[in-house]
Amino acid sequence: MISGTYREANFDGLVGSTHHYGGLATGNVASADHARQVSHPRQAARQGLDKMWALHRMGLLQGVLPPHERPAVRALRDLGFAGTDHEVVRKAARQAPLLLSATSSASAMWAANAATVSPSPDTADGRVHFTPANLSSHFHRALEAPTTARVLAATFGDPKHFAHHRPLPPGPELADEGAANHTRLGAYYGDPAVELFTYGRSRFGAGGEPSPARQSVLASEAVARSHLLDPDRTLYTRQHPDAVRAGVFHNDVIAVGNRDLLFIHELAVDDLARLTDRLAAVDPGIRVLVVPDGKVSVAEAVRTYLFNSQLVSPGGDDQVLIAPEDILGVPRVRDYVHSLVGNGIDAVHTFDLRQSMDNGGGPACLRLRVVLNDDELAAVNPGSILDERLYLTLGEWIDRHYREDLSPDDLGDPALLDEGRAALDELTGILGLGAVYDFQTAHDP
Ligand code: SUG
Repeated sequence: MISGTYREANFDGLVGSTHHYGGLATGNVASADHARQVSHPRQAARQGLDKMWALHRMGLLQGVLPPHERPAVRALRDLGFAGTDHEVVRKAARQAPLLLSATSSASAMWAANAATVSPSPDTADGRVHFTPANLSSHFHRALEAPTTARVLAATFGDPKHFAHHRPLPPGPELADEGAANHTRLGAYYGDPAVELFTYGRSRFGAGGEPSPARQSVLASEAVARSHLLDPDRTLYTRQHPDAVRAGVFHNDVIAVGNRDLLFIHELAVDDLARLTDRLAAVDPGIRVLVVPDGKVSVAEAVRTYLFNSQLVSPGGDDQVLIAPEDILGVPRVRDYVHSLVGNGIDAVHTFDLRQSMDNGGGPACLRLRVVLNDDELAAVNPGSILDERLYLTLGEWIDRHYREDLSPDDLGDPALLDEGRAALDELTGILGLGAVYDFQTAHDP
């Protein structure tokens, strides 16, 4: 059965103006390695935008998700900082710079963690289902959920086509990191697919959790229930604890799937042979391209972010790898990837995403995949879909509003808050999203 009207869109998170290296993410090697270095917000946003533009030019459907309001003044008030907004920022900088850094994180750029999305062919009511991730495992990321929910509701507004669930209740037992641990497998986007959830934390009291496992199986199961998925086509698999310990905090650091291909490291999950059998039992057409540890070690996978590539099909039935250019810096990995061309992968394109990469975010982290049919696409907020006009407008918007350099100490400058708000207020107009930020809606200070 070919359902040709379905396409996969990538919605990328635009990098926010407070992009900085806070060293905030436990177990994320790049974040720890670059803590407190000077960042380049303008370049970061440009790098992300250029990837979006390149995918658009390849003929793919590309969407844009806006950054969040940072610093999150409301969160700082909840933490006891009082006064005018400027005073709140100044006090936080003086008394608790780490809290200011966390509430200033531009981490919403990693849209793979924004939500889990199940397209309409997979759901019992034929709607596209969204569950914003609670991102419970880190304070700076958990702050994203309410704004993410508003942005998704504004982008995918029509309840006839789109079902929006609330983020799962918080807590380690229900920690949910969104699509970074979720992939769909099946030859045609429009056919019911296997939805594969990968988790690091098991059930209550099971113990022995590798640190820093983030996604919990209870969260994955809850999302699958809410999304009305077919239990016979929904699989759960556990991350290999050694991989987690080596820096695979999300499964998309060690595996990526697209259509009928799962590209996965030998040590990604604790029982790959069993997973392969279970996939074959549901859909014998699924191909598993296993990368042996002898070719690319887990450490090399973490260092180069090879698996944090996007796999896309611009030609309809091809498999094109959108990889970080870091894979070129390690000859063994580069040569191995080149050997795959013509043997499972049709082409490889590399991108300079240094600014995001230095915080542990590669090409796949920056995007949220949404498979849509024509009617659903027509119901998406049109201003969120990238075309040449939007690309040029956003480039000019970045250049006008973003600083070139930012050090963690600059976060205490209240002017940065004003600059960010001015930029976002303009951006919601550009994208036609309406008011999605706290500072745009009336609220008590
Ligand atoms: O949650 N980094 C993010 C990177 C997210 C990558 N996403 C996927 N693999 N899908 C994280 O660890 C670092 C922020 C800092 O240190 O400033 C950070 O949050």
